[in-house]
Parts: sequence; C-alpha cells; structure tokens
Amino acid sequence: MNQQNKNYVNKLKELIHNAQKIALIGHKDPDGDCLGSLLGIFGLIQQMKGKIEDDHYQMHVYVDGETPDNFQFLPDISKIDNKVSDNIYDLTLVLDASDKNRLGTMKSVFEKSNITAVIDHHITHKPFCDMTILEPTYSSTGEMIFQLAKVWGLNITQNIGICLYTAMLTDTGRFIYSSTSVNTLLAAAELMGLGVPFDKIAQEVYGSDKKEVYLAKSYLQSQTIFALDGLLAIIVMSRDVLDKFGVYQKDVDGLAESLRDIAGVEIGCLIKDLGSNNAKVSLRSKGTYDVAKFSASNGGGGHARAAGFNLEMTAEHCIPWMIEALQTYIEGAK
Ligand SMILES: [Mn+2]
Repeated sequence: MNQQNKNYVNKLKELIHNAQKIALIGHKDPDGDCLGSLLGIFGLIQQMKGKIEDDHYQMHVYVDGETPDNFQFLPDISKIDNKVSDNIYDLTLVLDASDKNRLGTMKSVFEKSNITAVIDHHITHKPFCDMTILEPTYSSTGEMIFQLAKVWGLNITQNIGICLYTAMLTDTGRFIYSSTSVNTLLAAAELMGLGVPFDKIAQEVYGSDKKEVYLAKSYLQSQTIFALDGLLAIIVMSRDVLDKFGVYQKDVDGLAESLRDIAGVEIGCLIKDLGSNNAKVSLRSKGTYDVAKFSASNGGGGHARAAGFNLEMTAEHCIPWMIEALQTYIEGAK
C-alpha cells in the first residue's frame, strides 16, 4: 500500500472511530471479493469499536442483489441487507466498486451519507467519494483489507481470515490470474498459517454446484459461438434457457471464465439477456487484449483481463455487434 493510501487508511480509522452510524456498501450483484471484503472489514470495525450487538453505535451492510448460494458460508453473511433504507449515515464506506452506478439501488443510501469513502482496486475506477483508497496493482479489495488490518494494528481472527481468503481466492481465479502477486500469496500463506480452512472454502465456493446448474452450464457451453478465427468465444445466456433448467443468472456467471480455457481463444464473452432490450456483456481475456479499455469505451469497466458493460439491445443482436466491435478493437490494438 503506498504512503498516501496509508495516510488515508489512518484517517479512515479516525472517521470510523468518530462515526455513530456507519454503512458499508458493496457493488451490485456481489461476488466473492465484494462479500469477503465487506464482511472482513465488518469484523475489523467491530474489533475496533466493540460488538454492534452492544448497541453503542450502528453499522449496516448493504448490497443490491442476492448473495449467491456458494457464499452463504461466509461468517456474518446474514448481516447483509438487500433492501434500500432511508437511514442517514455519518459515514458510508464503499468496497470494491469502481463507480457510483455500480452501487445499483444502494446509490440512494450512499447519497444521503455525510461522509463517504471507498476502498477499491479497479484500474477503471472513477472517483466518486470524499476519500478514495485505490490500489490498482492489488489482486482484490480483500487483499487491501488484509493490509489495512495491519496498518490499523488489528487482529485477523479466524472469521475475518475466512472472508479475506475468499475475497482473494475468487478475484484471482484461485490464484492463477496475472493480478496474483507475491504479496497476494504471502497474505494467503499468512491466513493459512492462522488456520483458515482453505480447502473447505474452495469446496464451498467451487464444489457446490447444484445438478440443474451443472446441466444448464453444460448446455450453454455446447451452444458456444466461435468467431474471429477462434480468437473470440461467445455464450449467450438467454432467459428461456435459464427458465428451462430452473436456474438463475448468478448460478452460471462462471461460464465467462471457462471460455478462456479453450486453446486459441483470447477473449471469452458472456452475454446475459436482461430483458426489455437490455443485455450485460462480461468479458474475459487471456492477456493479449485489454478488455477493461474496450469495456470503458462502451461505458463499463473492470480489469485488463475481466471487465464488462451494458448494451441496449437484445442478447441476439449483441452477437454480431460484439463480433464487429471486437474485430475493430483487436485491429486497432495491433
Ligand atoms: Mn474485486
């Protein structure tokens, strides 16, 4: 963590210390890093200020969107609230969100807050808070919270460790993405040394697909479209298919990553049909092409190897649009 951010982290500690009403907000449709970071810092703040159950201050955790089943094992997961509240907070701390729109419906909670701060690692981050703690070289927001705990001089308990390990594990694709650094592995090793059950966590996160999810994924994979001489692989997640198998979008999100496992494929693309002429595009790159740049030019954002954006068209129309847009982008990148 750079010196300026260490100063911010110390200032944030003071803000938290003085706040009576605190809100923690993650990004819409939460992933492992978002949930792990939220609950990790939730634990740290309680260590600093005392248990919230003791009622001498308030702390609420908000996320727009449901928690995927495979993260239900996280300690204190029941503290996450999906419903917007009218409460006014002294301090709102945002985690893992690169811009204000990523807060979804929780934007209204954020906007009512007196002081706002954000901890994030997205290179496409657009500052929207009073205080921005940004570290684009970190693998995950969870890794930032791990370092923040050290700066604050707090204990990483077993439960906090489970949250932070999960955040790092998932945002690095099980420690294989290029965002994984020596520091990431040292942090993971330290957590392992503390007795964090890393094998059980992996089992919960990656080994608990329901049968119908497995079947829906297999079907969708069998419908993969290859374009640009096999450089690009596209899966369209239509609502019909989800209904047919009785699964949710969040259940099959991981398909975007799996496209990268195909030889020759440089960019994997998952198109999610959101209904009423709207689609969400998730992109994964093997490394040659920066999909964050491409996504940012289309109003989205993310990381060089994992990014996304929304399109106002049907999922079917997205296919030719994506092929053409990516062809232009790839030619421009040469
Ligand atoms: Mn993240």
